[in-house]
Amino acid sequence: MEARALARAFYNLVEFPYPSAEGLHVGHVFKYCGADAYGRYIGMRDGVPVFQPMGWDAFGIHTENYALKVGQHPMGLTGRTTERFRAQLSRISARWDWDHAVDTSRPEYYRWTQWVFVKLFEAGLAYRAEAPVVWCPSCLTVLAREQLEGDDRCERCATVVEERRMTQWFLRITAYADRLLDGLEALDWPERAKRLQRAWIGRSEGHEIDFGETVTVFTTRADTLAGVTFVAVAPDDPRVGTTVPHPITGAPVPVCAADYVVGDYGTGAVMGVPFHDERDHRFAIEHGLPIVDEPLDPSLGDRCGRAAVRYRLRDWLISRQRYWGPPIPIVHCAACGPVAVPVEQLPVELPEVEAFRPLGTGESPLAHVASFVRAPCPACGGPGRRETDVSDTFVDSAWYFLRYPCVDRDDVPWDERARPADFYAGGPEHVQRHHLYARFVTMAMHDLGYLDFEEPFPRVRLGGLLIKDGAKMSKSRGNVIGPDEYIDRHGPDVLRCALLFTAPWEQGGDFRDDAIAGVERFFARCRKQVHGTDRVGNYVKRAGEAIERLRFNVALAAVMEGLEHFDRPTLAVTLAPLAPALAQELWEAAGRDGSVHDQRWPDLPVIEGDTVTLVVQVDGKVRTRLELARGADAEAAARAAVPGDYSRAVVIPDRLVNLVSS
Ligand code: ANZ
Ligand code: ZN
Repeated sequence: MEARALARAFYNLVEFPYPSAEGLHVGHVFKYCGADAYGRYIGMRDGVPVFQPMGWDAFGIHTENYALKVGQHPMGLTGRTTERFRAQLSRISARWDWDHAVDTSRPEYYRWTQWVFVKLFEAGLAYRAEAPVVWCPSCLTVLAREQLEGDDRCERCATVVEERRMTQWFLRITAYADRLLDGLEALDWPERAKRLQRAWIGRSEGHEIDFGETVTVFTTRADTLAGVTFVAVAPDDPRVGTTVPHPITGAPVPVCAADYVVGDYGTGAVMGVPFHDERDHRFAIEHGLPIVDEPLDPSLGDRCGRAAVRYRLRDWLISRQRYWGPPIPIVHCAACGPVAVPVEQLPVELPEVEAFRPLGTGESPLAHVASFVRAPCPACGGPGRRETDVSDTFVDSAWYFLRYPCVDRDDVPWDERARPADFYAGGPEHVQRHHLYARFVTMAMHDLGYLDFEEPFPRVRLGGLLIKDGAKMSKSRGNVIGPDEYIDRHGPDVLRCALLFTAPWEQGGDFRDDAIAGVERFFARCRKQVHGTDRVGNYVKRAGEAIERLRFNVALAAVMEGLEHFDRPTLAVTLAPLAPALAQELWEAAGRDGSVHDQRWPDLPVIEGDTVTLVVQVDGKVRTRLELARGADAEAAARAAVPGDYSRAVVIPDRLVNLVSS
């Protein structure tokens, strides 16, 4: 897309996939087709070009684990899987801008991932420190805490992780905790996504209170200080067994080990107030500690202590003891310490080596590649040792949306064409990882003067999960369904509409093969439909409004329901976002030239008054209300609006439909 068109374009961003070897499954297609339909509609509604790039999140553990499993080298494997993904994605009637594709595993991309790291390092936002970290004994690397599933399982392989103390590289995301939190207010995100991020950042206002010289506690209930009868610390804390003076009375208070204390939250020490706190109460009973009821005093926090703010958020641990990732661009020098590789010397290329298996020693396999490790110190020229850990795959994806518009530049990571995405179609699993990381990196790059905006994703919507015949698709169940057979047999638009008709896009739902036959019948009716009526404006309007709300199923239902009112050209234009190839076919059948996709969304007269409000119930409970033309097929409209398995429907024409589920 040329620069001027790009500047006007609607930036329709979708989360780029990691190209797994199995290829695309219909869950991807559901997500991408929804985003594509939305982008097409906005382009037609506003008369603007749509910038919809695609790329490959191809560097990282996910790809490398698969390479290990099949015994292939990740370099060759990645080339093959991205080709396969690209071929599949080209067949779903989606409008990808392949000229702007990125591949995070290519040196021309990761050179700039390393550049981002160097800029953060120079600004004091990347540092190396010893800290308690989590280690996956199967992936043989450390992980960031936000990359755990549940509390303690590796996101990639579901193995229970171990706690270790290791010296690692971190990005100082905690310096942005308040801005990440405050910035949420102005974003057009689903409330549940905001809630997840807020909880993950976990800002807590309270007080720090000293118990003598050795123990400081963090409390949100300083008013209960008079009732403290013990201090609790984590089990591996060396201070256990001592006593400390109570800040008000000076009386000795025992320091106890309690497994409910988190070592690296707050100050790692908790004041025990058994009368007011349930956990403390249980602990006091178990250990025979006193329980006293003293009056609450809100002023105690500022007499005996000082106001303090604590966050649950930890700095982002980015080093991985693995092979398939961008080498962290640092040289360790005995005299100068860790020195960043000068940006003109980037990329630090990942050497092609056969021995790429993780070692499990706490070092990356690169540590054994002598020609890689030896490097002169960039500061003093003396002998140095290259950093051999690679960076987390989430660093690659924290800035890819900045690169898309600017892939033709090899002298800068991005230029003035970089901009926030107008729309970002994502998944709920990324809210506290990718979305948080990308916001942090964007804010940091803004503060360093490299960007003139600080929020990358002002508008996010999260696609729901597509399940297949009642079960979540998974490799272990063997029910992962690819799109190819459907497309071979029925064409891309039938699959696309069958998926979009399955469920509201944000909610997700159950895809069943019978949906295919229903859509085929609908397409056949569309091909026969020629002459319209003046009532069609109502249906076009409803379809457009539904697409705007990502209710593609409702949009399709509006067209199905009003089909007999459509003339051919209007039908073609209305179907263009949903069934792009069918729409073009109908357009040409109507004798029109050019592309239906260059048309504006029809603005037709709407006939007021002849509509009714239909109440849709499920098992007697109101689920939604629909505006319908009087006399329309109420049951079909209700079933489309609330997809599910229903045994029957009770219909009061023009008033109410009750869907009965058992
Ligand atoms: C005394 C007290 C009395 C507390 C009371 C609560 C209720 P949030 O909101 O999550 O920040 N706490 C502090 N550091 C802790 C740690 N490292 N591990 C486990 N618990 C910790 O919670 C703050 C409260 O959690 C603090 O306030 C402290 O217990 C506990 F009736 O102090 B409180
Ligand atoms: Zn793992």
